[in-house]
Amino acid sequence: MTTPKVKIILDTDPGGDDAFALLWLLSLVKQGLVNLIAVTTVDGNVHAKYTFVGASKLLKLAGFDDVEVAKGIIGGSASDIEDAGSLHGADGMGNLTHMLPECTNNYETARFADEVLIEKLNALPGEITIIAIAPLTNLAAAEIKSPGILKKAKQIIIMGGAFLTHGNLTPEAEFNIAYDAIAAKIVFQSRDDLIVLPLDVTRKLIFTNLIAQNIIKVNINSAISRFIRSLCEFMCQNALSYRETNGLEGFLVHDAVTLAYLFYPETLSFRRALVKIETAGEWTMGKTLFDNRHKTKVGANAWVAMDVDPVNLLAAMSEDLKILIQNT
Ligand SMILES: [Ca+2]
Repeated sequence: MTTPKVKIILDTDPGGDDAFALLWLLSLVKQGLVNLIAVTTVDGNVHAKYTFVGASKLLKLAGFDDVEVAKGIIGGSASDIEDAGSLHGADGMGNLTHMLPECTNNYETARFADEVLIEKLNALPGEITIIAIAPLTNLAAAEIKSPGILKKAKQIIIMGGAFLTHGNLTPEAEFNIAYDAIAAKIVFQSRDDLIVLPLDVTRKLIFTNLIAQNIIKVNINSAISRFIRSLCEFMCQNALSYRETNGLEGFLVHDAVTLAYLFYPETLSFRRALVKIETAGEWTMGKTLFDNRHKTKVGANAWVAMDVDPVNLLAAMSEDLKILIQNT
């Protein structure tokens, strides 16, 4: 008896760490473990148009350009916040899109993400896992247009938030949540079993040039290898500039942690919590909160990862990326 494939919609805003998460996901597709239903892109690290193009080109690079890519809803609640182009490159891809193949996907004619989410979740109720590694604008838009639709997902896995650690967009708030805090609030009210992977764990996931070199030597001349090496070099340099890694050489592969939850859950531990999103604070907009006093957990809506085994997580990621690169 074979294990059924995990049906996934990836909601993403590539983004250097999104690129590594997507490539890891595509390895799992290649291994027959995942059925990638769609990729929905969103305004976030860079403008929605660039995240659409970036995701489309990455799919083409790895030979999976038959997967539908949807474009992001524009106009989240925090759209006056500066994007993260300075960290991820103006194109979100480390200014390396010239290394990626041309794709035929057309931003102007592509469907919007909320339409695709609603259609797919209605077609396969209870079957699709949503991996959300970007501001939650698209998911909230789908929920507003079709109330209750997010409950039709099998589960929703979110990279976002900062609980017992500082933020990265502001001193208190993490980027994915704070970029569109109203959207995050809607999503966090949509069901009681969200999987949340915050900065508390992703700050420990330091991906280095040495790790990249170890991965790509299985097929050093492939286009995917060349892209991984260049993107890693770009991200590591910028991470040092922004002091994201405590002075260590490397960059944080935040978004990749979502794949670890699904396929290597032994690398994470969780606590049950009622997570709330600050949407009115003068200095704390977009902060994620739970009651850390260990009272009864009435109304809990999430499982929040609080610890991670970074060595084994990055090892699993590395081995899967090697499989993606082999024979390409
Ligand atoms: Ca992202």
